[in-house]
Amino acid sequence: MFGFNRVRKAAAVATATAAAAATALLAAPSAVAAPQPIVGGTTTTTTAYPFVMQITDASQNQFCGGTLVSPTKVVTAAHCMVGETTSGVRVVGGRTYLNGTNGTVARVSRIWVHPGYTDATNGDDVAVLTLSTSMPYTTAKYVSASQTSVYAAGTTARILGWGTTSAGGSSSNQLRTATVPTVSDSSCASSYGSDFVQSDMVCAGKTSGGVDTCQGDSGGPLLIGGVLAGITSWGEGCAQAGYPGVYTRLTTFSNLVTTQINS
Ligand code: 4AZ
Repeated sequence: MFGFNRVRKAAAVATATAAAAATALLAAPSAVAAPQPIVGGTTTTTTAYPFVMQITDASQNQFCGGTLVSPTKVVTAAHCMVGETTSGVRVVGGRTYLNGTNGTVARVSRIWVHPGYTDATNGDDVAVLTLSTSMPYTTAKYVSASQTSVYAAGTTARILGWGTTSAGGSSSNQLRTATVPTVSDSSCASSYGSDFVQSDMVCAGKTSGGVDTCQGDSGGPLLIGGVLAGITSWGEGCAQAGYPGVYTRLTTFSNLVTTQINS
């Protein structure tokens, strides 16, 4: 189901940026990045990042990421929960490898999706899952509503996930991580036009591309200073120059998330 979401969103963006993309292709036909590790990163473990959760189906097939913010609450993307029911979703913690059987599997008793969510490119891409049983892992802190300065352009952010290592490629069996610079809102608006909703989104990625989240990383964390500051949401392809990854701007939703965590 994540593939469906990605294609839909990519298509919407492609419509808005077709001319720019065509120009880019003509100008730099050989600039297509070779398949790289998230895209462009290194392997890591859930021991190093114990709050990074796999969101899976009932057969424990991973389709999104999530972040443990309390023993029974996981922050993820709303678009990851489209068509999902509590009985069809599991959260798996402490499992570095997709093909592992270790760690802790929790059922989900409640799925809260932001009531305004329609499509990732319209914003409000945040959901909170309530687990039926507690996860025995260290939780992540998340930004407060007032910490808007964390997104200052150029600030280093960390991305994590099991997603594909190239657009249209295969998922990584092992958890991966990379760092990317936060991108200014004006630059992101130049890349994505009206699909970039400044109040709800923040962009991160190198101008030259090559490092990014990709399909299957959705819902996972963007950490700034070790604190959850974003949720992997969408982008035009993966790791393309001029098209940074787009993340849910968590300061905007911090108070709503806190309400969910306390309910
Ligand atoms: C996805 O489909 C996805 N390059 C996640 C991140 C990005 C694109 C697509 C950003 O899960």
